[in-house]
Formats: sequence, C-alpha cells, structure tokens
Amino acid sequence: MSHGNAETLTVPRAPSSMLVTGGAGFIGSSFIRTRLADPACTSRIVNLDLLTYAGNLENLAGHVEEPERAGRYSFVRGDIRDQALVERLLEQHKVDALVHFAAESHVDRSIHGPRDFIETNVLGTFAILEAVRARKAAGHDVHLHHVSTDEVFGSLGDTGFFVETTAYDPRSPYSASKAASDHLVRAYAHTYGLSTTLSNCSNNYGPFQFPEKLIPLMIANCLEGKPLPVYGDGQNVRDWLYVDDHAEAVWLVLTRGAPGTSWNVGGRNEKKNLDLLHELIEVVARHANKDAAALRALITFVKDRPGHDRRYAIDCGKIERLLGWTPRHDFGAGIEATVRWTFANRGWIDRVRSGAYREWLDTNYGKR
Ligand code: NAD
Ligand code: TDX
Repeated sequence: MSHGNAETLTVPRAPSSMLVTGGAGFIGSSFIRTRLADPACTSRIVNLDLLTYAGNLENLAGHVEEPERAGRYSFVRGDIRDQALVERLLEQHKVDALVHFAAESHVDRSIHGPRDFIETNVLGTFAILEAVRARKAAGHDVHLHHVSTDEVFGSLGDTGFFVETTAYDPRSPYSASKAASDHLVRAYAHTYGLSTTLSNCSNNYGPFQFPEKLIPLMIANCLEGKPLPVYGDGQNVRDWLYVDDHAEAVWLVLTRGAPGTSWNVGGRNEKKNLDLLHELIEVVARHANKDAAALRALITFVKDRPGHDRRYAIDCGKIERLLGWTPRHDFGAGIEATVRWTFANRGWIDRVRSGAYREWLDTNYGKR
C-alpha cells in the first residue's frame, strides 16, 4: 500500500470483498445502497447483521435483488460477538476490508439498559478485532474501518469544535462504550500492526432512521398528532448531517485513509433542538397540508435526559482538505428528502413500531 502523505494513500485501497457489519441498520444500509449503485465500486459485499430491533432488511429492498447486484451481495444473520463466525466469513469470502457499523446506537436506551451497549459495542468490537488479528496471523491482511461518533469527545460549551486530537471524555453509557471500542481499535493497530482507520461523525438524519431518534420521532409524532417531547430547555446543540453524506465519507476514508488515521465527519450545521423542531414542523406542515401552529402546539417540554450533553460540533476541515469530502445535501434539501420519504413510507414506520417486522423475522429467521 502506498502512502501519499502521513494521512492519505496515493494509490487508493480497492477492496475486492467487504464484510459490512450492521448493514441492515440506518447508516450501514445507506453505505450498502450507495456502494452497490456506484459504478466506481466493484467490491463484493457480505452484510453481517443480527437484525435487532434496529436492523431491517426492508432498508435494502429494491437495491440488492437485481441479478448483477445479487451476485455481488449476500446477507448473513449473525452476531458480531461470535468471533468464530466472523473469522469464517472473512475466510470464506476472502474479505480484504471490514467496515464496522454494527452497534447499539441510541443514547436513551443506553441510559435505561447499558448492558447491551457494553456487550455489542465493546465485546462485539473486541471479537471483530480478534477475528482480524487471527486472519493476519494466518497471512491474510484485512483492513478494518471502524465507524464511531463525535459523542466520544464529550460536551462543548458555547464555542469551540471537536478536532481529531480532542481528548476523549465520554459521558453516557453509549458514548463510553463507543470510546472503549475506539481505544481497542487503536490499541490493536499499535500492538498487533492491524491496518485500521476510524471516523467520528456527528448526528445523522435521513430515510430509514429508526423512529426513536429526534428527527424521525418528531416527524412520526406530527403525523399521528402525538406530543413532541423536547428534553430540558430544548437549547442543546447538535450538528446534523444527511446519512448518504456520511456513507460517502466512510467510503473515502476506507479507500484513501492511511493506516492508523482518524477522521472527523460533520455537517457544519449546528442547530439547537428547539430551532430544528420549528424548522421541521414547517416542512411537515407543508407536506401534510396541516396547520403549522397546530403542530407547534404539540411541543411538550419533558424532563431532561440524565447527563444530557449540551453541545456537539465537529471541525471536519481535515477530511475536506485531504480527501476533498464535502456534504452534498444542505439541511433544507436533506430535511425535504427525509420528510418526503417518510410520507411515502408510512408503512415502514408502522411496521418497525408495531412489531409486525419482529413477527416476520421470527417466521423467516426463527426466534432469538
Ligand atoms: P442503527 O441502530 O440504526 O443500526 C445498528 C445495526 O447494527 C442494526 O442493523 C442492528 O441489527 C445491528 N446490530 C446490533 N447489534 C448487533 C450485533 N451484536 N451483531 C450484528 N449486528 C448487530 O445504528 P446507526 O444509526 O446506523 O449507526 C451505525 C453506526 O454509526 C454505529 O456504530 C453508531 O455508533 C455510529 N454513528 C451513528 C450516528 C447516528 O447519528 N446515528 C452518528 C455517528 C456514528
Ligand atoms: O424525544 C427526544 N427529545 C429530545 O429533545 C429525543 C429522542 C431526543 N431529544 C434531544 C436529545 C439530543 O439533544 O435531541 C437531541 C438528539 O437526540 P438523539 O436523536 O437521541 O441523538 P443523540 O443523543 O444526539 O445521539 C445521536 O448522535 C450521535 C445518535 O443517536 C448516536 O448514535 C450518534 O452517535
């Protein structure tokens, strides 16, 4: 592999076979959809996903079935904590790049039940690393790209940005579990010489996001006339990025990031939660032909999230400068696309919320 400078490769990595974990989730499915649609990407893709409440094969429907794509794509229902399974897949499919999205991803759930977060995010990443280490010992190098979050950096005051070298300061069970996984990835690169890259991204939004996260929850509740729960004073700040722009960043880092490098990814799009909600309501009202004032009346201030981080903001200058990445969707266009998608896919929301999808899973894949 040739290095362009300390951070980038001159000759891009060109994976022939990728193992993608969590490819039935929100961001992983965007990555698979966009890779299969990109003529510049010829990699075969194996999607390893446990199909937890957050994983849904419908997220890939219409994108993986055509014969030329079906020949390049396969799905395995399984657990990343199953090291023997991961090793077997790496060997069987001659995998040369592993893109690791699988995780428990919702902060509120991590507060109510941290165990799954430690099991999946920490022990799952450990199993992935052990599998890659075993392949390396057998003479087969697998590059690992680890997908992480800006939440590992903690919480900002009114000013400042997270850069790649900001010290870690995770403050929720979710962010602590992601920080632990990041540390393990770096430690394995350092100690065992694994080839790894890492990205830390800000809040994503877009189609197929599970309606527990702020934006899809608020759209769904607007449509159903339910209260719109704003935590605390609604002045917490997040930096929002359209999901396909994140998927593109992951591909760029995977193919052009030098081993051992980390990349911050963000939308340069900070919003206070309450301001975002007001903007969102205007768009939903227009699409639903509803009265925006009636939707605003649904806003309900509720008890704050324990330990609620005040502000996240990413400095994504490095990936812009060195890899030429830039978000393609501004917030207005991204929110329009998201609301339009939601209106056209209300069945998807009803199914993932109602448990009909779980019944389908039990029938087709057996109970777990
Ligand atoms: P998601 O919850 O929508 O999807 C997670 C996927 O992982 C699901 O398909 C689930 O079935 C699968 N999974 C969970 N446990 C598994 C296990 N033990 N074995 C195999 N598969 C398992 O999450 P997302 O929002 O798509 O996030 C993907 C990644 O990106 C995560 O690592 C997350 O920390 C990170 N991230 C998310 C955001 C965001 O705003 N959503 C921002 C930055 C980083
Ligand atoms: O009902 C709500 N009301 C509310 O005020 C919900 C669900 C959230 N909020 C607030 C909490 C946050 O300040 O909105 C903001 C965004 O909340 P989430 O959508 O839960 O996202 P966040 O906690 O910021 O974490 C997200 O971004 C980083 C993802 O869930 C993580 O996976 C990612 O790593």
